[in-house]
Amino acid sequence: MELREITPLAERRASLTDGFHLVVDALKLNGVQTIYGVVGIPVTDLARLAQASGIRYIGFRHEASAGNAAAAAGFLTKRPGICLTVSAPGFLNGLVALANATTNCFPMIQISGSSERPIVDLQRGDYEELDQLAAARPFAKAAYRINRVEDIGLGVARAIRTAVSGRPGGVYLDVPGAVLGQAMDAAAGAGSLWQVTDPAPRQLPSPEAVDRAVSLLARAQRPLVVLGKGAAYAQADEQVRAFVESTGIPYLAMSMAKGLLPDDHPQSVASARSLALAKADVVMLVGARLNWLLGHGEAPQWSPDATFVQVDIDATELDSNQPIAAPLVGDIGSVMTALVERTQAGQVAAPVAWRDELEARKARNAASMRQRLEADPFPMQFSNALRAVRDVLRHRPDVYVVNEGANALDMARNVIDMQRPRQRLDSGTWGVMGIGMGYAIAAAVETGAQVVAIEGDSAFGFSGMEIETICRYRLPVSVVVLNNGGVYRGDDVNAVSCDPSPTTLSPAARHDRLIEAFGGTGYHVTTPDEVTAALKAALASRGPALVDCVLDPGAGTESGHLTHLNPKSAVKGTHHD
Ligand code: ADP
Ligand code: TZD
Repeated sequence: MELREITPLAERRASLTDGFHLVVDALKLNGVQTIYGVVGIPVTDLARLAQASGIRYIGFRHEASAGNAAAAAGFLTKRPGICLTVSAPGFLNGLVALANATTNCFPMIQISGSSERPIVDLQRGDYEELDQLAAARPFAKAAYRINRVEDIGLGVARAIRTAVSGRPGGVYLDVPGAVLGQAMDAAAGAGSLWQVTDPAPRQLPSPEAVDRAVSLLARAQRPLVVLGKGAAYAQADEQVRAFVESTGIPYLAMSMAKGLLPDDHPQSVASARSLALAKADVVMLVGARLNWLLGHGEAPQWSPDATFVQVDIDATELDSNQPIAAPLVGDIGSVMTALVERTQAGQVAAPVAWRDELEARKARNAASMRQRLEADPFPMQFSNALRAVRDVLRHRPDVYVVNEGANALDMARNVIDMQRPRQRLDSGTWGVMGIGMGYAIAAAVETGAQVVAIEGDSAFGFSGMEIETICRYRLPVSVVVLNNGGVYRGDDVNAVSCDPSPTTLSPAARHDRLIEAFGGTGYHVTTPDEVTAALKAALASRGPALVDCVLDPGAGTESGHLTHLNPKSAVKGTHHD
């Protein structure tokens, strides 16, 4: 036999590639720097290969947290965050985060391995069998499956384009294990990949639409701008500021838009929110939906005569709750620029009487808030612990804040001012618990900045095991647990048996000891001064830390600010008030 005529094995292998390599190559080509995931069959080698190729792989303890991290990365960077999951159960664990990302308009791609199609599709009972594509579809902006190795480049490009263009959202990308292992010619494989050009093109509003909005605002006696997290996401900070400051219109920032303009900006009417909503006659929504968070634009929260201008990239959002008198469909940067350009000097202004009325209410509310924060009861209430956190963070505008819980969320949002854009991440549109550690990890990984996660004790429990992840990667995350020993409160009593009540958690739980198990630093504190000292020390260490703040078990209210959404039993004596 003429051995020399046969291509040596090594050379033959070198001319081949496979699905694993092509997925990694396609992601790299499109600038993906980090993958958040949990490994197992069939994606373990995908994670290894990604790491070997220079992509950072962050391994989590639960896919929901990995998915939440990818979603937060999407919000922070305007590029889709990537989450990697295994088939069936891992996929489903991640899906909740994909759905949450879609609800919040954050771009993210969940790439999941899946089991053998011929076996799954005939329901023959494969290892981790599930029709993942069908399961993902209702919960995602789009769901795609790659069925052939030569389609990997296309599948990745399509997922990226869909995730970030128009209204951003979560995309599911199904990659069966068989496709990952499939081989193809290396040169043809390389030729099958491409880099997406201009994944989220600018979308300009029409001049007529801009003029209509300007003339409406020009006639307003009590104009109001509402900035939402879409405005923060758009990274059009200067354009938003130019419009707000050149018109002098008072504005409200939704929670994740806090810091887009600094919260102490003179035009911010955060501390006169109820008055601003109730009396505004022309309201301009900028990347904010008129959903439950804004009372659907209805009376009595809003004036029944309010007229709405809405800036949004998604035309179908308009008229979803109220008639939109001046629709401005486009990306926020382009729309705000057009508004500034087409407004004549002095044409749009906030009347002095309106500004004065809001100022008076701001001063009154600020005084009563100051009084509440400065009280020093023992055990601490939420406001006292949060005052201490606020005082530390006031000097650290570089710190990212993550926030979840009920009372912990409502109060921290009001007490803790943000000075810079996109540095506050919270439960968002669904009011979901469990985003805490995933969001905190992504904020630290994507920005390199320090993170303080302010958590209700119940909320923390949903992703608490990820403190091991935080410790393993030595991330500069300080977790502040506002510990009142319960869901909402820790003082509810079950009158009929010795089981704890449904809202009760372990009294006197020592969350600080959890982080010590993984090499982080725990602090156990009972007074505002101790909160201050612990948080300062935690931040100074730049290492993983957890400050367990012991609060009065009676601190807080059931459902926080959402008590009115809690259906009450019609049968007397069912509800604990
Ligand atoms: P919030 O909860 O802060 O009020 P929402 O999540 O309800 O904010 O609203 C965000 C809105 O911003 C969505 O309707 C989304 O379509 C829109 N949006 C997202 N990105 C952009 C962008 N680049 N330009 C314009 N609108 C955007
Ligand atoms: N599960 C999920 C995923 N999201 C939810 N929002 C809830 C359950 C219900 N829920 C809330 O809406 S807030 C909350 C739960 C369980 C926890 C409140 O307790 P906490 O916060 O300790 O986190 P406070 O500060 O004590 O109110």
